[in-house]
Amino acid sequence: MSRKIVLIGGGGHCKSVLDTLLRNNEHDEIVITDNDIPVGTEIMGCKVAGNDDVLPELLKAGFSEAFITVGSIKSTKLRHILFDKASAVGFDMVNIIDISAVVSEYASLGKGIFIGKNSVVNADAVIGDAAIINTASVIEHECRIGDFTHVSVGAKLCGNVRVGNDSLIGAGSVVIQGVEIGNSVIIGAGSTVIDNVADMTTKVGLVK
Ligand code: JB2
Repeated sequence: MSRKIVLIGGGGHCKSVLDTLLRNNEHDEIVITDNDIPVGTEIMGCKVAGNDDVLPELLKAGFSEAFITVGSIKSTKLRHILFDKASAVGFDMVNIIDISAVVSEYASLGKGIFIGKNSVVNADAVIGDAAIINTASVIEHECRIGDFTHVSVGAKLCGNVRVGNDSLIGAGSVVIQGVEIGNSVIIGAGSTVIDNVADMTTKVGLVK
């Protein structure tokens, strides 16, 4: 059976996810929806089919899978809206995992998750829906990553770290073992987190 997928959002995150899809080579057809990019524009050989109004038509045309390729830095609001919209239309919200990533067979994954190149998700880790485990990040054993949380490029979470929903662990950050980070937290790039972080706070540097 042919596999067809629609990527929702045609910017930088889309390019990263699309590169993985093309490397994995499991789909027969890939199209993109975007609010601002003209219909018919090609991104890495894949066409923009229109804005999100075309999603029901795409489903009818056999695009049964969808993935949110709008990324998130400070807010996950748009990703929530688009995820709910695509789910309501009836798409399967699939996971996209680069062939170079190492994901333990003992890890649990929700749906709509991206795991980028050279990332590691170790045994007994739990990754929530629509999380972004970005390029070269490490999610060690027994970590819990909440829904819509983004672990940015090169971040390293040691064993048994908890991160709530809608949070951002900035690029290159290190979180030591056992730390609990709440919901809607932003940890700035390059931080070292050695103590717990409360909901809805922004921290950068040495977090103790
Ligand atoms: O409602 C929408 C919508 N709103 C904006 N529906 C659809 N289908 N697309 C939408 N967009 C489109 O998302 C914009 O027109 C634009 O083309 C794209 C966002 O692209 P941008 O490159 O600005 O950001 P991004 O979300 O792809 O990437 C961010 O997050 C990543 C995780 C960046 O900050 C990256 O650096 C980061 N790696």
